[in-house]
Amino acid sequence: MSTTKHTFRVEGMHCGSCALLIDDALEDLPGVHSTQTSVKQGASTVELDISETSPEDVIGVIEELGYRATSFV
Ligand SMILES: [Cu+2]
Repeated sequence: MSTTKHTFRVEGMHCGSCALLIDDALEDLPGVHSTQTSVKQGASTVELDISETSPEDVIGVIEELGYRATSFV
């Protein structure tokens, strides 16, 4: 079982609560080991096991919360 880091551009965040909301939701996903979302950078870095959760799944969760997400890779 190995994890890789993926960075996503996130648009629509305006305060720290937005980042917390995203981190909380992503941490509930299987295979997600850590998340770091920054309002300033407009980005979210997620360490995950892609055999359990794919980058597309992460984007889906962020967009369900009402933000716009795109993968950097
Ligand atoms: Cu906010």
